[in-house]
Amino acid sequence: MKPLESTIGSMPVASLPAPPPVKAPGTATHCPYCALQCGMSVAATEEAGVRDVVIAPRAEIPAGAGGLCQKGWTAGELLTNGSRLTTPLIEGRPATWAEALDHVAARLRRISAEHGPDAVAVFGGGGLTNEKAYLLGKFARMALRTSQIDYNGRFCMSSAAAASIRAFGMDRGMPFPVTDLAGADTVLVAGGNVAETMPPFVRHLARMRERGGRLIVTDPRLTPTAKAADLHLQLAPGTDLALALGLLHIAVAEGYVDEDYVAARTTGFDAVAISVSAWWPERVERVTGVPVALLREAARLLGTAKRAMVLTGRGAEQHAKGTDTVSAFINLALALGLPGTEGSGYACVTGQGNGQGGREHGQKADQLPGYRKIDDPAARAHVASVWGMDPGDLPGPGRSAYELLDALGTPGGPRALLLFGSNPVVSAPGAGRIAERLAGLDLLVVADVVLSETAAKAHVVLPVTQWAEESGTTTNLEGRVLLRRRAVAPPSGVRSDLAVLSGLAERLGHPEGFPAEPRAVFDELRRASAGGPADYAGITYERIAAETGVFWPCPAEDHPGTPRPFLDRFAHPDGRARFIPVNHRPADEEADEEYPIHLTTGRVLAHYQSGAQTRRIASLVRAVPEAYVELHPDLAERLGLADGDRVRVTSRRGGAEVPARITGAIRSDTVFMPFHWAGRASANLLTNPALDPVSRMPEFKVCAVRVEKA
Ligand SMILES: Nc1nc2c(c(=O)[nH]1)N[C@H]1C(S)=C(S)[C@@H](COP(=O)(O)OP(=O)(O)OC[C@H]3O[C@@H](n4cnc5c(=O)[nH]c(N)nc54)[C@H](O)[C@@H]3O)O[C@H]1N2
Ligand SMILES: Nc1nc2c(c(=O)[nH]1)N[C@H]1C(S)=C(S)[C@@H](COP(=O)(O)OP(=O)(O)OC[C@H]3O[C@@H](n4cnc5c(=O)[nH]c(N)nc54)[C@H](O)[C@@H]3O)O[C@H]1N2
Ligand code: SF4
Ligand SMILES: [Mo]
Repeated sequence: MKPLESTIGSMPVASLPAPPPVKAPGTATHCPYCALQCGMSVAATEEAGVRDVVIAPRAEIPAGAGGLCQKGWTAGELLTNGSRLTTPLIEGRPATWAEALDHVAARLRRISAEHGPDAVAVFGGGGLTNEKAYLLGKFARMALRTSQIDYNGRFCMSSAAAASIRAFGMDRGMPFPVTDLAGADTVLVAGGNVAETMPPFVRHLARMRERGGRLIVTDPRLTPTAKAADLHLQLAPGTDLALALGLLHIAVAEGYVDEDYVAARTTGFDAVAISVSAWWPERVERVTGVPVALLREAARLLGTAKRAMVLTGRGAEQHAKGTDTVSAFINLALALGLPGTEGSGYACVTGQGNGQGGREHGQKADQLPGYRKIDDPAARAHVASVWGMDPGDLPGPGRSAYELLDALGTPGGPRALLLFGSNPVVSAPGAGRIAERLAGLDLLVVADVVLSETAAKAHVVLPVTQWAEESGTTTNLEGRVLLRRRAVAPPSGVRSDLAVLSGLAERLGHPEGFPAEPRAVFDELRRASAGGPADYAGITYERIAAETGVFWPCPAEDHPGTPRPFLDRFAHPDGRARFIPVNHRPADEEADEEYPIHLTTGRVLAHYQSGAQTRRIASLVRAVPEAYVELHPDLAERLGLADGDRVRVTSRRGGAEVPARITGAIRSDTVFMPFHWAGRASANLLTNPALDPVSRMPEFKVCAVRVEKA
């Protein structure tokens, strides 16, 4: 095996360039993109009338380990390169802010009066700051009185969140500091490609391996992360659940179960032990394609390690059985005595910039701030008292993200949608159908920094400020609340999301209660979250600055914060973690004669999500200019395809056209497409919106397709 850093160093695109010498110290803030929230120093410069932004990493933020990836280094371009929206648009025509907000408020009032409050829907994003997520949820429930709010995090880590709540009573995605990884002896990454999705994260894994630790990766592709692993389990897409059951079967058979821990800290082991007895290694090999010897080796590395960690990424989670799959990995971790043990554990590798905080403060359909449940009477009473309203006037739970998008403009569904921080025309599963639903709306309002594919379809577009132009907090993947500071002046003509919500609330009869100032919103969020699972009461901007972030729960200003919440007890009333019996089932859509190949989807290093931001950054476009479909040489030969040929990929939902990229780094029964592109190149024209029954996560990671020369 190659050492991790050198593998990463030789990767074509996953480069970690050395920091250039930085003269201007700049303002301390954080990257706009992923959940690692690398620390950045950002300085605005102006020479001969040309504005520029200089970015350097901040070594004092531990998660980023003093690094930045290609996207982080180039994030400044979108602040200066002229691709910004700078004026509100009504039906495509420039308008003043007063016209735009008056127009939206009047339309919302009419639609709500004619069809009821649930005719207005709100969709948020895990990239929004805590302040924005909180105010958006309050705006929906209090100013609009609608139950119809959800957000793109439903498409992201919702299966892991649901499984963590089942097992531990609480979802703090990674319930330990990222830096703990360096001290582990074995780390399993199930369906995560961190070398491309969070390159500096790899530094923690590299430190682990320098100490002699072992890395195991499960992925249908030999990704840069899998290449750097000691053990790559190249399973068929959609078979992680069987793999996890098989690993636990071996752990039981080989005596790796930590019986003292199981007795002292958990409930329900016996039923789970019985349920895995049917998953003997040969059967698991037949289902997953992973040889028995490798299964045994993986179980041994995990079962005999002094400190071990089991991590899941979207590869294992984005399935119609994602919650059960994560439960199976948590069962394995519990049997080995890992969660709540210092230096060990289970964690979800959360994805979006505020993927953790964005799921805590009320933009989720079933949730109130502080990670409270919207159908819990005590939670409703508390939040209503902070908001100064009658708990009986708070709406109940609404539709989940895909169900909400799919109901738009249909009989009984919402007729207006306010969208902040997402681009579902590109990122929603079965996106062709969602584009039709959006077109059926009476009113689509999109707040964005650029004219995304979804904004281009909106009746009203509101141009907003972005990361370095405003302040606010994010909560990174390890549950550490961080402070983004305004580093550069926004272009004239744009307003912050908070100011947009404040202006709309005022026009809807709420002159108070919707401040545009982030600190005022955060102080209210602290009170609203107090006493809830995600308790921010003791966190202040000053503490975040002084302590390089504060881990929640943090119930009081003299409380140190909680880097490792489960060391003494889990969050269920009895303090114990729960084993949850689960069973393997096939993907919603299996390969058949008509659609004989598995399609899976995911990311490349140079682009972010729907690509709305990164497809507007020149160096990233140069790095990866267009979408493609990755396929194995054997499959290419069977289909008569050569590298670079344009191919048509067709599923039951639609067809896409992209060039072929032939590589030995993928299973020959599976093709892969990144989902960062729009139009005919969009992977989501193909994906299957079958939903997980618990988390309502769509099956992004496996569907059946046909591939042919275009
Ligand atoms: N460059 C970049 N970085 C990002 C993002 C981005 O868009 N671009 N987005 C951020 C966000 S929001 C997220 S959620 C994270 C996601 O981070 P990851 O989870 O690392 O990203 P993905 O590429 O979606 O999926 C990871 C891997 O899962 C594999 N996979 C596909 N199907 C299966 C399967 O059935 N089982 C298993 N075990 N593996 C499978 C894919 O081949 C892929 O290599 O990245 C964050 N960081
Ligand atoms: N096929 C397939 N599809 C997937 C996935 C997959 O693996 N495969 N992954 C899913 C996952 S994990 C995720 S997280 C989703 C993400 O998909 P999307 O929800 O589409 O995420 P982004 O592209 O990040 O969209 C963010 C939008 O908000 C804008 N924006 C940025 N900052 C701000 C701000 O502060 N305020 C406002 N108002 N707007 C802002 C950006 O310009 C952009 O247009 O995609 C999902 N879709
Ligand atoms: S790893 Fe994530 S947070 Fe760090 S620079 Fe890259 S995109 Fe930004
Ligand atoms: Mo995500």
